[in-house]
Order: sequence, then C-alpha cells, then structure tokens
Amino acid sequence: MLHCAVNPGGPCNETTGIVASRACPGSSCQSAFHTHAIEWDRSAVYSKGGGGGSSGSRDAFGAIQAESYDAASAVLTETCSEGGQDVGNLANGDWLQFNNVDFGTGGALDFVTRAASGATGAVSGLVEVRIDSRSNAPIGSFAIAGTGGWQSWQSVAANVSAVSGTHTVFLTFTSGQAADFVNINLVPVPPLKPLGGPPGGPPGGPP
Ligand SMILES: [Ca+2]
Repeated sequence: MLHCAVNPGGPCNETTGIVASRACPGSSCQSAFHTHAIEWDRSAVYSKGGGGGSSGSRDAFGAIQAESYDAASAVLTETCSEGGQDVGNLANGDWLQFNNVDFGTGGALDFVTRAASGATGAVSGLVEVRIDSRSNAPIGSFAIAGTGGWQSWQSVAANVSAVSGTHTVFLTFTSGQAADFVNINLVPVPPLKPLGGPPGGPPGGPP
C-alpha cells in the first residue's frame, strides 16, 4: 500500500492509499517502517501540462499559443491572467519547440511575443527565435526584464530576418542569471506583419 502527498485525496487517494495491500512479513504493518522499491522510467520525458502539440501546420501569421509547444525543456504551464494558459519557469538554457510553422512567401517580419516577467533586480534575459535547429543562429531576439509581475503582460517585438516556407520554430532563453526571467503567453501575437508594413497588413503587403 502506497501513501503520499496530501491527506485527504491527492494522487494517492488518501486515506485509502493506492496499490494492493499485502501481508507484512514478520511484523504488524502499522508497527514499523517498511522498505519499498519504485521503478522510474527515465527514458520518457514528462512535463507538467502543455505539450499538446498540434497536428498539421501552424500559421505564423496567426496566434500560436505558447502552451501548444510540441517539445520543451523543463517548463510548466499555468493559468494565464489573459485567459487560457501561459508557459512559465523559463530561465537560461530553456527552450520551446513549435513544429510546422508556415511563414508563407517570406519577408522580414515584426515578430511580436506576449511576455511577462516578475524578475527583480538585475535579472533579465534574451528570448531568441531560431529556425529548424536550436543550434542555428537566431533569426531575431528580444531582451526582457521585469514587467511588474509574472502575469503583467506586454507585447514585445523582435525583428526577424526573412523566412519563407514551413519550419520548426524554437524559442530559446538565455540569461546571465540562473533565475526564471520570463513567462510567454502567445508567440507570435497576430498580426505578424512585414517590417514597416501597416498594422494588420497582409503578409507580403506593401511596406
Ligand atoms: Ca496562451
């Protein structure tokens, strides 16, 4: 019988506990501590929520929910004050992967991300946009420091170099400090538009 976490309820269904009971050899079960073995499959990668991914292609000119990532480092998803969820616990070395993002016929773009940061003091960091591989050079980036809170959202723009066609998009997070420095809600925020183009202008529209 396994007991854990909180009482009552919780993942171990307290006070009942989970897993079948068995006789305790040599002593009364409630008279002493017992040794248990737990098998933990470390070949699988788990994340807390999110990671639902998407089937088919994503429109780079529509809103991509940050929490819809296809793969990620150790991050969490949480309730977002703007509705839905956001991705938090983003610190140096973290990353989010979005598969099959269709940039259409291309052109340089204002890539606007909805971000918040409760970072304080000297904590800040860089959010970089990379295409096809996390080890490729970034095509654009923006720096962010505290916005006044982890749910104080701002639209932050990065100018990204010309991209066309369908790509895997990575957001990578770098900072000189170990602390979490940013939460992400939407990436990008529509309208993703040609550099210098009219707000809401169509992709490839006149500058
Ligand atoms: Ca979201």
